[in-house]
Amino acid sequence: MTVTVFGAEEQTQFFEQGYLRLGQVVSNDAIDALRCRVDDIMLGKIRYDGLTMQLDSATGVYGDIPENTASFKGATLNYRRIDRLDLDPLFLTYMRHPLFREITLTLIGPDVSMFRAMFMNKPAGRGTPLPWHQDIGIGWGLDRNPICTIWTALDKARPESGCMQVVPGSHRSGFLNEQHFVSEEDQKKYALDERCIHLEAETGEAVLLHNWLLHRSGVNPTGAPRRAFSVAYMDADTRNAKTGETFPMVFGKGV
Ligand SMILES: O=C(O)CCC(=O)C(=O)O
Repeated sequence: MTVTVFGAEEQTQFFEQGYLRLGQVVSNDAIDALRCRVDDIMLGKIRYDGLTMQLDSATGVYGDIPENTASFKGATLNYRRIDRLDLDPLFLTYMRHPLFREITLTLIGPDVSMFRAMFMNKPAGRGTPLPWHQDIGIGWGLDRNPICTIWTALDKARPESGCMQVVPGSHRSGFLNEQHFVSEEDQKKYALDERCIHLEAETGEAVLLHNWLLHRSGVNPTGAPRRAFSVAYMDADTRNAKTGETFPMVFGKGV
């Protein structure tokens, strides 16, 4: 089922559970075009100044992930993360979908910027575990804490392909670590196995995530990639805590 209206029921579910399944909001062809586009970017067939690109670790250890910098690192499908996909017209059009406009209007207001428009990849036969964390703005170097991310599966996501795991309702526990990752002690308290669920998704399915929801993801030993596109939306007044700069606009004034 696809959500067409972000009404009272949808909002209640989002605020209670910390996530809301939106369904597939564009055609199969449009999803396929995003998949091809990101592969073309990884293979260097399409380049944009300003994209940052990060290869997956060679070892599967989080601490070994190379830096996410502005250079193209060679034609390979083994990128872990690519940022600033708003520079690409297909991804920009997707992230400005009318349903996302309605959701962000309700949760944020008319003027909306983005912290990141990010490709996340568990390449075929590899991937690096992403530990339990909350997406907290202070830890990201922002002057406030955004609450709204829309994550879209570009491939089906299953436990065996390293799909996300979340702890429903955990966004209501407050900030466990403003910097990002959650301590082992807090994991034992808040991310007990019986409270976690696998956030499986079909290809093209979008999920609205509360930024403070505890989440993590695994590795992908299957022969197919597990790709996703994730956009953190925020109030256009949000600033970089160090420089005072604002962020690229998605909706509203000055887009
Ligand atoms: O897709 C994943 O594995 C994780 C994505 C994530 O952490 C995010 O979108 O905030």
